[in-house]
Amino acid sequence: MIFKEYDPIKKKMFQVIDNDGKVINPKYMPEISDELVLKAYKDMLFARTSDLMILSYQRQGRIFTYPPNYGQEAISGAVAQVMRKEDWLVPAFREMGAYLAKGASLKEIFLYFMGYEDGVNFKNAENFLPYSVPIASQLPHAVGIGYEIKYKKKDQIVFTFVGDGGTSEGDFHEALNFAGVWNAPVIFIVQNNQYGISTPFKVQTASEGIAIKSYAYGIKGIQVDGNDFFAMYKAVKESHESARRGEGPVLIEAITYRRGPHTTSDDPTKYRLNAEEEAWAEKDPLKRLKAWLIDRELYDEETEQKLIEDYKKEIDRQFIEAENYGPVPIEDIFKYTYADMPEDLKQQMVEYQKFLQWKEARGL
Ligand SMILES: Cc1ncc(C[n+]2csc(CCOP(=O)(O)OP(=O)(O)O)c2C)c(N)n1
Repeated sequence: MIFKEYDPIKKKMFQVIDNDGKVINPKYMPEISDELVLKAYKDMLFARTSDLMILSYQRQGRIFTYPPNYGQEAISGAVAQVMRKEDWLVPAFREMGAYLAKGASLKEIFLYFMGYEDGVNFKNAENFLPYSVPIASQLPHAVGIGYEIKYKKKDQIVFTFVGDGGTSEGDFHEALNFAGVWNAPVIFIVQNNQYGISTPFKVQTASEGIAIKSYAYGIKGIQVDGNDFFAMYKAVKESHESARRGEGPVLIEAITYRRGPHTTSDDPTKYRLNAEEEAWAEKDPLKRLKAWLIDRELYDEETEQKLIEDYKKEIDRQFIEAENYGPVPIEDIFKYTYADMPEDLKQQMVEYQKFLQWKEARGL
């Protein structure tokens, strides 16, 4: 049981492979087929290729903004292999692999960052809440869903994500407290990528880490090398099984590094050094998993180049579809907050329609 051996009080981070993809903890190597590992790697590569493409679309002025996942792909990559259709995903905004696994399309992700409400309608994804930009506000929602699951004795689990900065919000503590009190089946995944925009982790909390905070709420917790796919997979799988057995919530602190900017509006060279970025590049999650695959002769560079070429074409295809989405009805701006639009909102909508007619009549 990893939760006993890696009890946060022991101050040990759970790891299975080293920076070169060598297994250093065979006892806890998860039972996972080569096919599934290869699929996970391809999922991570697709997410990374998309990320890099989006960055260039944004630089060409074709999309407003975007928060890259670069360097954090193993976390979502692991969740993607464990999360079932019936499970819930309550996201933050930096876990693309998990969105795609839930059934969101890249086109929808693009639409969201182009400003369309339809970007969070997720036509083919069940049990998926919209992204949450107000930091940590998603966590009490996740616990509410978890409480309902427990109350109605459903076989479902909630996966929810937050960043290290988000753990300083009151919502984080309230959510963990009630998840513990209600023994709700919620897996909290903290992507500790070392920064909340420019705020380094060491000034985020006086605590030695996040996983240890599970003690305060009486729930399971574990600190995991978030750039180690196998460790993440094992931790997520065991958390999922434990929550399904009715053993309540789990707090996973995934140690990682945001290799790119916070968003496309940020310049990380203003607050961190090259040496730090280079040290983390050594721990890159794709590099490590790829080394493991190559070592087992399951993969090679040629396959990778071919995959990237195919992915780029597919990403471009979906991006162009999103670009050609066209205008949406004005009602869309107003209709999503309430099931029935309240009177004051209806009034605002009418006023806005009048304003647009006024503008049009004057050729503005
Ligand atoms: C309640 C709230 N406060 C401030 C912000 C502005 N803001 C956007 S992202 C961010 C940092 C979040 O850091 P972290 O939780 O570590 O997640 P990361 O961006 O590193 O994934 C802040 C402060 C916000 N969106 N919501």
